Amino acid sequence: MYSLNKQFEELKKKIIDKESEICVVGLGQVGLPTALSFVNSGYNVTGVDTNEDLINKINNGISPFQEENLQEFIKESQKNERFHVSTKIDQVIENSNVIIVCVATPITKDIKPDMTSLKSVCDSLSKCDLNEKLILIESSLPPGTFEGLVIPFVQKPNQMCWGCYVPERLIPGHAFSEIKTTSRIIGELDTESGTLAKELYKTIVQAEIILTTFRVAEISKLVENTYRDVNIALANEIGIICEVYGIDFNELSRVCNSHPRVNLHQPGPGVGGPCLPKDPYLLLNPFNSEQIKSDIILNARKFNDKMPDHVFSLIKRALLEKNKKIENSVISVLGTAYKANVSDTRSSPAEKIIKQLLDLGCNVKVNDPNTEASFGGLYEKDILNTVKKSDLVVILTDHDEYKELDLNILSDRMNENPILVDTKRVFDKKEADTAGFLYVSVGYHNLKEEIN
Ligand code: SAJ
Repeated sequence: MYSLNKQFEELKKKIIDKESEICVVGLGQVGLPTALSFVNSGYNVTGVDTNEDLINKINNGISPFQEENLQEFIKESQKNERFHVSTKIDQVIENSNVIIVCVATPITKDIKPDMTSLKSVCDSLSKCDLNEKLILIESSLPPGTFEGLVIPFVQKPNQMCWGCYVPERLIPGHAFSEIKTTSRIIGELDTESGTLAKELYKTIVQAEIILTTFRVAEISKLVENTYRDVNIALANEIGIICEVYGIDFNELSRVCNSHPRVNLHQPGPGVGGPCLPKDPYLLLNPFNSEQIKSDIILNARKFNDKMPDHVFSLIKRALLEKNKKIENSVISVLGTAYKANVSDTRSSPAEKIIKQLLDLGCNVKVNDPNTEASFGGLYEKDILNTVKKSDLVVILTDHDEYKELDLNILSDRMNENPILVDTKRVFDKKEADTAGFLYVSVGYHNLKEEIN
């Protein structure tokens, strides 16, 4: 890539004056909030996605998924007419000065990075005239992908184009506030590219913007999520140790976390979502290269994947303890989304738990205020109808709606000897005891010995 100062200055000025046309490719939980954040800051943005249903929803002012403020920002953008959506990527790229790529980079069934969407975007980019454009990749990448897949079409002879790897860091559910308040990493291809990207992100990020090389930025994204996954695995294992010792994880963490350098995470039914269950695998699978060996990261991943089995075993033990027949018992599952206040069910621990219960012959009723996904169970929209005549209620997601429930009303609707398996510690044990429940959680219970 070479640089003519004039063109660089022109694009920089356009970015600062908010006159640059922005295109965001991929309108999922990262791309859509990113696009609307730039709209809110004053840019004209065109969002591109291959999913026509999603495009239609946005065009009709409907939020395609649950996300704080998303619905109102879509509606506002319809009024100010600065946000348009399209399925025609080539055309939109040609008309844009800045292209931000936010497509999903999942893993395949055999746990290898699936770069289909990114390759298809790169294909479109390689066919377009990218002169005087800034190309930014936000998608999580197996290390080496930016260099191997993206740079070749940015750095073409006789073409002036700039590029950076800018990993997204937003937490689904609070995307808009996190885009603003979380510091941002810019992995620059060269100083000019970094300067342009920084000018752009300065308009939506109020926190620090950290410049580094694209190689460090690529790996930093994966390490951040791996760090969280490994810490959750540790919390899950300590939770199970607490069950063996008969102490309460919450009390243990209250005590341990008073130490200035200890921060125990929270045990639960397992780790779901589109990020944590796959980013550790991306970290260990460099672009076009052999998988890296790892003990801690892979074992942590496997441990978290086994947590649904542990919850299933707690359910069986609790039913036995109350002399309830496991087969034909009525189980209400509260929460199929992978975490609180989102509608996303990707890799949700609920899927495995519900399937195991159904295989055992349980009658499974399912509620989630944000999604009708039920993984084969019987979906009920109303929470109190869901728990009616149940033997056991298992909470798998700590949605706000569940926190407001009155346990006395719940136990009144259930069969005799009600059981509450509260994997997210939504309720206090004492409160559950008072309402007549047998209270069981990951990291706390008084159940008898393990069964086979
Ligand atoms: N979980 C626990 N215990 C905890 C924390 C979380 O069991 O103490 C579980 C949740 O219930 C959920 C899963 O982990 O099933 C993941 O939830 P999360 O809230 O940790 O994270 P995500 O996947 O929604 O978002 C993560 C974030 N990464 C980090 O916090 C390091 C976010 O900042 C990233 O941008 C996002 O991944 C992403 O897109 O990569």
